[in-house]
Formats: sequence, C-alpha cells, structure tokens
Amino acid sequence: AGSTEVDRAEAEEFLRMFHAENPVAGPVEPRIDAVMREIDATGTYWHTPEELAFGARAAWRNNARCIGRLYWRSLQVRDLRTVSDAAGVADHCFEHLGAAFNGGKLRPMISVFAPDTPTRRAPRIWNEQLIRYAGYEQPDGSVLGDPRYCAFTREMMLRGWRPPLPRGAFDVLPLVVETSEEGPQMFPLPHDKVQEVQLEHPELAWFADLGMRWHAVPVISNSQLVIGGVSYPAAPFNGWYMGTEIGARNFGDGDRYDLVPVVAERMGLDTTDEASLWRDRALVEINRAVLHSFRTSGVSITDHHTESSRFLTHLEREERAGRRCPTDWSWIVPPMSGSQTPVFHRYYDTEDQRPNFVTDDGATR
Ligand code: HEM
Ligand code: NRG
Repeated sequence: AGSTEVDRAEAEEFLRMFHAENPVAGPVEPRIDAVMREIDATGTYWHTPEELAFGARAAWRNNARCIGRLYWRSLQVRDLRTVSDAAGVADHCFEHLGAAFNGGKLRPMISVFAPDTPTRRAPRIWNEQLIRYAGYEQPDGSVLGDPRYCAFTREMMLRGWRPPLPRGAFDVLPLVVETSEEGPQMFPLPHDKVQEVQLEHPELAWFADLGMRWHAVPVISNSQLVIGGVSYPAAPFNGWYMGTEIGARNFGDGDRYDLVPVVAERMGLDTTDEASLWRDRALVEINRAVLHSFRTSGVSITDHHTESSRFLTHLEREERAGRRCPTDWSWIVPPMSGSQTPVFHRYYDTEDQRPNFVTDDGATR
C-alpha cells in the first residue's frame, strides 16, 4: 500500500460515472485529461470536493452488505484529507462522534482523512469501530466484557493502556491511530463523546438489573473507502443501528455477551428442552428491550421489519434509475425472523461495483 500508481482505468471509470450522474459538473473529457496528467506527474490525483462527496455516497450505495442504503444521498461528508497526523485524526474522530450523535437524532456521516499516495502511506485506525468495549479473560476462563475484543484489549494493555478500576463489562477501549512517521498512538475517548443507552424492557422489570447497555452510534473505522482508484484507509462512517445488530448478535451470540441463557432463566423458561424454543423466546425479549430502550432514550434506531421494507424500496428506485444494486443475501437478511422479512424471499445482483468500502480483515458474519 502507498507505493503503486493509481489504476488509470478505474480513475476514468469513476470520472465518467460522476459526470454522467452529475450533469452540472460539465463535460468529462477535460477532467479526464487533467487527471491523467496529474497521475503522470504524481502517480495519483486529488478528487474535487464534489467528486469526494459523490464517491463516498456511491460507495455506500454499492456496499452489498448494507441494508440501510435507501438514504445514501443524505450522507454528510467531512473532507479532512489534509489531516494526516495521529492526534489530528483522533481529535476529528471525537468531533465526528458528537456531530453524528446530534442529541440523539443520528446523522449519517463520514470523515475522510488523507489518502494513500505513492510517496506517503495514509494514517490507519486500528479499531474496528471508534467505540468498542474491552474484553478481559478472567482466571476462571470466563470473559468480562466483549469477548470479541480480548486480543485487542490485551494488546492495548501491553502498550500501556490502564483499564478503569474496577474493570467492567462496558469499558471503552482507547483509539489507536497509526501513521508512518509516528507509529501507533493511543488516545482515550473523551467521556462526553461516548453516548450510551441503558437497557430496560417494556414489561420485564428485572431486565434493567442485568446492567446491559450499548453505545448509541456505530462508527465503522476499519473499512477502506476506494474511489476511482484512490484509497482512503481512514474514513470512519456511521448511520444508526438496526436493533438486531445489538440484540441478536452483540448480546445474543454465544461468543459475544451470550445473554440468551441468562434471560431465558430469568423468564423461567424450560431450557432443558430445545423444542420449547426458549432460545427464540428469550431472543425476542432481548430485542424488544433494545428497540424500546433506544426509543425511550430518544436515540435513532430501526427495526429489521421496517428496514427490510425500506431496502426493497431502495432496490426499486435503483432499478428505475437503471442501476444494478449489488446485494449479499447472507448479510442483508436479518439474524432473526429472516423469513418474516421481505428481503428473505428473493435473489439479488451480486457482482461488486466501485466506488466501495473494502474491509480488509475478511470479516464474515
Ligand atoms: C453493514 C445497517 C448506514 C455502510 C450494515 C449492516 C447493517 C447496516 C444492519 C450489517 C452489519 C452486520 O451484520 O454486522 C445500516 C443502517 C444505517 C446504515 C440501519 C442507517 C443509516 C450506513 C452508512 C454507511 C454504511 C452511512 C457508509 C457510508 C455499511 C458497510 C457495511 C454495512 C460498508 C458492511 C460492514 C462490514 O463489511 O463489516 N449496515 N447501515 N451503512 N453498512 Fe450500513
Ligand atoms: N454490527 C455492528 C455494526 C456494523 C454496521 N452497522 C451499521 N452501520 N448500522 C455492530 O456494532 O453491532 N452504520 O453505518 O450505521
């Protein structure tokens, strides 16, 4: 990364797309000529602010894993391409958290930091999201916190991070920003930027005693934004949560907070008989608690039924606009009650399109 010339065919393809979809930008040929000369001279090129904003929105529109794409035009783009030092990146990430939270009315937003160039490797954010909870392996083999981040947590502690005392199940990990000049640098998140929702259930009063909570804003920070051959490795973005991401996966997965057996027990369900569907019943109540708590806290969230039908609206609009809409069934179908949502019952275009977000850790759900 950061050593080879920008792919000229990819640059040209993007410029043609930008000008075709944005007639006010004028004819494309002069722009292609200028960009090719710029690549001759520097090995890369600098997007206009309009190209950058459109490229980021089109990357969202093209991401086959995202069910929330109906609002792709509304993405707010923060052009921070001149920011390339670790502290500057961290500060702007913290600002992003505040601006995206917006008092609970979440704003879809992306902060685009310096790109990779043939002469300079761009800054990188190590964290998968700006806000993630530590996982601590206990002497008895159990985990306190989010087991998914045990390795990351251990690494942070080796680098000198001191967890709060006493340790808890929701300790926010520090942000790590790496630049080629400075190496990896650690920054604790300012408390006022970490907005969270305490979980309670609309009917089951004991649910609040479980002490569960989750952060309000998911800001994904380990996806590269690729536009017209230019890579922006640090380009954290957010929308808002779909309830099942928290209720079914983060709380439900056996290798995450693993709440299903705990809640089933408190509900008095027969956990000795799978056919009692105790897992399904407990999972539903956890997910009701998530949606209810976000709603009563005034924090934007969506449920998987509403979002599935919005996504089909999006597909129709894209079809009417004459565009393909790459979609990965295995990511789009919600992790509970799949067949109750319309996205389950059909096939999709699957071949990838650019611009896009590229997650390099080979993540699967
Ligand atoms: C993935 C919903 C906004 C880009 C996802 C997933 C959901 C989702 C449910 C699957 C996550 C998983 O299974 O772990 C939403 C909702 C949004 C929203 C409800 C509300 C506006 C955005 C925005 C962007 C975006 C603003 C980028 C500009 C992505 C990408 C992925 C994704 C790149 C795949 C992540 C990966 O590969 O790990 N989204 N999204 N989404 N979304 Fe969205
Ligand atoms: N499942 C992850 C978040 C992945 C992206 N989801 C969104 N994205 N809603 C989790 O933290 O549970 N977004 O940009 O809104």
